[in-house]
Amino acid sequence: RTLGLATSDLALMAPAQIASAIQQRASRAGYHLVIAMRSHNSAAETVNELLAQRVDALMINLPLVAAEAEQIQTLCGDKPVIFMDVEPQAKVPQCQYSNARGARAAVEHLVALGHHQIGLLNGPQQAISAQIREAAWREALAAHQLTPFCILQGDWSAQSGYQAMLQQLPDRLPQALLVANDQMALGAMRALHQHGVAIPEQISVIGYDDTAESAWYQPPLTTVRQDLQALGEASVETLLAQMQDEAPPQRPLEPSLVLRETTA
Ligand code: IPT
Repeated sequence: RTLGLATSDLALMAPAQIASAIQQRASRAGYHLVIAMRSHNSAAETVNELLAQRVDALMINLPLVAAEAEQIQTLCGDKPVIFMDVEPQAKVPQCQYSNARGARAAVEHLVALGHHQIGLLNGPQQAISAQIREAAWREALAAHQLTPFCILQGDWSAQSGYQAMLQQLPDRLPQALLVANDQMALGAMRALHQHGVAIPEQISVIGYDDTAESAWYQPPLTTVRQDLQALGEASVETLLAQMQDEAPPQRPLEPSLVLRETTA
């Protein structure tokens, strides 16, 4: 009895921590887990690697727009499949956090602190989660009659956050910055530190994910928490229910705010 996981780069914290939770939960249920990691191949090729290994059901943690996800579901034929990083309107089974609610909560927090100049350091444009986080950031700003102060762009890695932030320094700094994941926040904070910009006194920084490391940043990172352990477990449980022909509940999981020391 084997489950297949197609995943984004496991060198990234969030996919790695999700995969770890999936592995543990699958093994408790008596399933082997086979992992196919997408590198330079297509999503469909990654999924085909799993199908070739005769998995019984599939979990897809790859960023997909609705049409791509629906194609992949077709590819899987009658095998149960669940999507974890997909455009919410896709007509496929899903288990994921609401990106819109997370980004909105972050903006509400920054506005409540009195900030008007709010920037975004976003993830890669191809990632559906980055697209949705950006759209929600814009809408939440507009709801407060605020305009976007700046948009920087990274690739989810700490290095890309560092480089994007360096380009913005020293003088075009917003009062507050939403960073679309904690790893990029790590790099951005390093660049700010090098320029002697005090966090949170001179700039508030809020991250996204709450990976296991985020409480250990200096200062400890305020962030939008997606409980990655819970996500991994819920996705296995939903898939197992599907395999037993139970119609699983499909409400998006709710992210929450973790207030630490990088916003004021
Ligand atoms: C998403 C993370 O929030 C982000 O930090 C990055 O690791 C990305 O995954 C990689 O694909 S979480 C995803 C389930 C939307």
